[in-house]
Formats: sequence, structure tokens, C-alpha cells
Amino acid sequence: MNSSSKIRSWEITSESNYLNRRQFLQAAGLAAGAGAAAALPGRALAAVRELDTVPGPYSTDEAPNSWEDITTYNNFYEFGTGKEDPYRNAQDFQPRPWSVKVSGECEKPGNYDYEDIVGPYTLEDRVYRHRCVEAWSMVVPWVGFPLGDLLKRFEPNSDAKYVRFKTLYDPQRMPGQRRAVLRWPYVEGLTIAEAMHPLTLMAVGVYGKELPNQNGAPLRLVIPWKYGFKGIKSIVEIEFARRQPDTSWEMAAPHEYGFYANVNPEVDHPRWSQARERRIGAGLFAEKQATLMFNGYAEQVASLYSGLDLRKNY
Ligand SMILES: Nc1nc2c(c(=O)[nH]1)N[C@H]1C(S)=C(S)[C@@H](COP(=O)(O)O)O[C@H]1N2
Ligand SMILES: [Mo]
Repeated sequence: MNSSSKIRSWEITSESNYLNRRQFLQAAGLAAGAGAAAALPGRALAAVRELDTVPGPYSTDEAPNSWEDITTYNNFYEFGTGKEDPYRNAQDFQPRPWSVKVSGECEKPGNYDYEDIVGPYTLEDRVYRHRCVEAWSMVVPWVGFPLGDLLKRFEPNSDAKYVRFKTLYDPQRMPGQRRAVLRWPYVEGLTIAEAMHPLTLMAVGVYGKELPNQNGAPLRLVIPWKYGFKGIKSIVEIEFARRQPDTSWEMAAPHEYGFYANVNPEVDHPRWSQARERRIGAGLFAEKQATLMFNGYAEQVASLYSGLDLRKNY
């Protein structure tokens, strides 16, 4: 990358960006200090490297969650099913060397190293709402690049209607895979239009730092208008497919989790309402807030679903 053309995060002059940036740096600094990690048992957070980023488009101006919230309250069943398990159990995971196998309906299949995948891009900071199906939410300052820019390099052909993603399967390194809580490896999929949409990120970091292991190191998806489970972590395979891929949560509970999983306050999960959400970190007595259609990104993505019945295609 040409470093002279890049803006260091703290050189941004616009006041709101600057203030945002100050909050980010303060939160990151706190997390690095002795006090923050003490709130939870387990090891100190693994050292994560500083990334060089530029501000990306589409950020929300809501206050981001703290580094501690984002890195200690996770769903990553490969490291246990409790919210704090990934933080506790993923510290020794080594996300390098890493490669991604690309296959299916494209002209440039092959095995690509992490460095080949990430190398050509200027990394963007994008603050997105992050919404889990269990009616909790966070605001996360992700670092990444548009997934579509990456996919185009593999030259998908006109039969590529869907993209299939797979997480690493390695029970030695991912102890949660020794139990059959899901069918391993974790798999997810998007339509090609969803995958190419400029909001969809291949994330490599949070808060200007490399992704902590528990957040899906070294590469994970962020699709901000969908429920959290679509954001597959620690990706090792990308396949351009003709048919709609199976997805882990659909296979596990087809009547509860659909392929589309667009955030939709009008479609209840069979076991709970999805009309309101609890912002993690807001405190025990904070009011829940109304959940927005497409998680607030309707203007950008609603057109992808014109003609689809979103009650049936949930
Ligand atoms: N490989 C893998 N990816 C995964 C999961 C998982 O268990 N394994 N959990 C999903 C779910 S249910 C959510 S809510 C998000 C959580 O992402 P976060 O921990 O970064 O907030 O990751 C998703 N990606
Ligand atoms: Mo989730």
C-alpha cells in the first residue's frame, strides 16, 4: 500500500470524526490498561496490532460500544457457547499463517494467502450497528474492505448466483468443535447481490486494531442489515455457487432461522419478539429501543428484496 496517500486516523480534522476518534482511542486505551480486563476472569486480551485506516462511508453516528463490550460478549461456538467463552478460550488461537480456498463458478479459483486477500486494500473504519437475533445490539467500529471488491478479483461467472462461506474446522485449535453443538464447520451464504453490496464488509479489525480472535480473526463477514449469525467468522473457504447454500443455523433449526435473516421487527422469532432490542453496555435498567427494519439500512438495501415476501423469506 502507498502509505503517503493514507490519512492516519488521528489526523482527521472534522470535529465529529475527531471526537468519535477520541472516544475510540480512549476506549482502546482503557482496554489496554490494567483495570479493564479485571472485570472478567481469564487471561488478558491477546496483543493486537494497530492497523492503518481511513474513514469509510456509511458509518452511524451512534456512540460505539466499548472495546471491552465488543471483545468479551461474543457468539463464537467454536470456542464455547457462553457469551464470555470466546474471550476466555480463544486467546491462544493463532490466526496466522492463514489461507482461503476459492472455488466454484469463477475464473480464478485457488488458494490465497491472507496477505494476498488483504494486501491490495486501503482499510476503512466503518461504524455499524450490530444486531443479534436474540434481541441485543451493539455499535461496532469495524475495520475492513468491501467484500465485493475482493470477490470481483476472482472473476465470478454468470452462474454464480450465491456465495458460500466456511469457517476453519480444527478441533485441536477450536475446542468448541469437540462437541456437536452445531454441525461443523460453520457455514453461511449470501446471494451474489448481497455479497456485492457496498455495505457488506470483509472485516479484519475493530477499533483500528486487528480482529481479536474471539471476534473472528483473521477474516469475518459483516452484513449490517442482517442478524448477527450471518457474520461468519474465521473464514477459510469462499465458493461461488449456483444454488442457495445450506447455512449452519438453518440446518440446526429451520423453523427458527432462515437463509435471509434480514433484521425485521415485524417477524418474531418463534421464541421471542424481535421488535425491540437491548443495547449491550447500556446498563441493566436502560430501556430497550425499537428495532429498525433492515437494522436501519433500509434506504440502502430494501431494493435487494423487492418482490420477496419477507415474512416467508425470513
Ligand atoms: N464461525 C462462527 N461464526 C459466527 C458464529 C459462530 O458461532 N461461529 N456466531 C454468529 C453469531 S450468532 C453472532 S451474533 C456473531 C457474533 O459476532 P461478535 O462476537 O463479533 O459480536 O457471530 C456469528 N458468526
Ligand atoms: Mo447471534
